[in-house]
Amino acid sequence: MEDKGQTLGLASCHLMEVYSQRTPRWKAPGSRGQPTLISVFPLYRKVTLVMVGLDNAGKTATVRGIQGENPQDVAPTVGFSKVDLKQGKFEVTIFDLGGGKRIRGIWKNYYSESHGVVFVVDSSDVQRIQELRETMAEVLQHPRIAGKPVLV
Ligand SMILES: Nc1nc2c(ncn2[C@@H]2O[C@H](COP(=O)(O)OP(=O)(O)OP(=O)(O)O)[C@@H](O)[C@H]2O)c(=O)[nH]1
Ligand SMILES: [Mg+2]
Repeated sequence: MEDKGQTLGLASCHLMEVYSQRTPRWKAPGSRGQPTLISVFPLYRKVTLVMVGLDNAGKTATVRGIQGENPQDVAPTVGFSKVDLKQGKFEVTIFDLGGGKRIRGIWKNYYSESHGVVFVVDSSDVQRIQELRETMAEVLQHPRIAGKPVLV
């Protein structure tokens, strides 16, 4: 397997870039781009991401990699784990959700508040490709995901 943490680190920057382009910075009327209170004291923008994927795909290991922690020896996620981190001008909240079959029912509860989805795939797990296909289709077709950036 390749280094999922590093790949996701780069890709999550891209997700935030997309989000940034969609939400232009507020400017005072008539300011013509001069510094405003907001640009002099830039505020962190809050971004919420939901991380999903089959169990054992490497979601929690990836989050640990992003945080600079050891991605080895992680236990399966029961329920979810919430991770807050800062990335440039963004305050990022990642909901790392358990991928077990019985836990997947809770995923949809996080879609509304999320700006984007990170779908983690273990590409070496060819045995479960059909399960992956069906699970991914269900996520991508969900009405609360439609139109939002998705990183695989
Ligand atoms: N070699 C290698 N092992 C990895 C990598 N990513 C994850 N693992 C291992 O794969 C196993 C499962 O990783 P997890 O991060 O717990 O998977 P998960 O998607 O969070 O699983 P659930 O919480 O059950 O949904 C762990 O033993 C990790 O150490 C990787 O990039 N390389
Ligand atoms: Mg996990």
